[in-house]
Amino acid sequence: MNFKTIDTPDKLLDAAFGRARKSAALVKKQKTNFYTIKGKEITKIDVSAEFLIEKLSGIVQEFPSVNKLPPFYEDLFTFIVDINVLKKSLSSISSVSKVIKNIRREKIVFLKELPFEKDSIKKVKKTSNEYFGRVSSLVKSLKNDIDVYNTAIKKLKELPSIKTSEEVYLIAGLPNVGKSTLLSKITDSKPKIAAYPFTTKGLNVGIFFKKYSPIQVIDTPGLLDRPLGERNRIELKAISAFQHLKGTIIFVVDPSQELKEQKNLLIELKKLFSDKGFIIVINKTDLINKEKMDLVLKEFSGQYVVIEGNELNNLKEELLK
Ligand SMILES: Nc1nc2c(ncn2[C@@H]2O[C@H](COP(=O)(O)OP(=O)(O)OP(=O)(O)O)[C@@H](O)[C@H]2O)c(=O)[nH]1
Ligand SMILES: [Mg+2]
Repeated sequence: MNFKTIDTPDKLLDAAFGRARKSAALVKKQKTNFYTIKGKEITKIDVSAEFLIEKLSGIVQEFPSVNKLPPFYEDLFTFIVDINVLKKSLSSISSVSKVIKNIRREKIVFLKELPFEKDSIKKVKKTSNEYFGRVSSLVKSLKNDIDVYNTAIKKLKELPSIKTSEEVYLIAGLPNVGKSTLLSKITDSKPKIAAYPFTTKGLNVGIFFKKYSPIQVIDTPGLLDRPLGERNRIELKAISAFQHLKGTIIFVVDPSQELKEQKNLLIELKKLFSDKGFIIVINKTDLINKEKMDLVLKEFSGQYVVIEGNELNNLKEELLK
């Protein structure tokens, strides 16, 4: 995704005014001092306005393409960015760009029509100063809006690159059941793994190759690991992003933890992702004895179950079949 951040107001103004000065220096000497000064000031106004309008309207024109993101990214984007705040900022940026356009026209027309008379050189300077003062404060007033825009773009860029047209495996399961460990076992990804819940914060994406084709596996950060009833609207939006992906859910079970809660989550996810296949991975089987194992298997009987644990690599083998 090719969104660009924009410079801070101070940098934008420095660049605009620097260009203006350079272009003005190239303006040829006219018949009289008055016409030379007038020519230079008109060029300064024109060049700096052109630069600022292009920069400011450029990012506003780029924004609608966010709406053209694949639905998966659009949902995730609304999860991480407050779209209404962003739209407000873009509209402020857009109106400043329009105001600069008007001031440019107004001041240039005034200068072009200004005849040579007493004090007219002073009038040229005054007009130019008015223009630069006005434009400076307009652009500076955008500091917060530019921040909002740049933060949004940065977050958008941080989203993992997932080929949304291809099948994925989504790892789900309660906190601490071993989701990230599994991701690192079946792919080349090195996610954070820790002996406490809620370790994973961003989306972890790993890849493995099946007959030379890359297969994507996504570890979902605290998203598919709690009952939906505990979710706020925005979290639900992020969860709904995954509905746009084609593929299979790998539901990880920790048999050493309470099973009831895990089964409830599985039931919810099956309703939510009714079009997806499910693989139940009974993980950490090294921590339980045979009796417990039989009990757990009975709980999930009739489903596609894979037995996993330290020293075991069954899921990977299963996925490669
Ligand atoms: N004994 C044993 N421990 C495991 C196994 N798989 C994972 N663990 C441990 O379980 C703990 C949690 O593992 P993670 O992979 O971080 O679990 P997670 O589901 O990603 O956790 P969150 O991201 O916090 O929800 C770590 O201490 C792992 O080392 C296993 O098969 N056997
Ligand atoms: Mg994790």
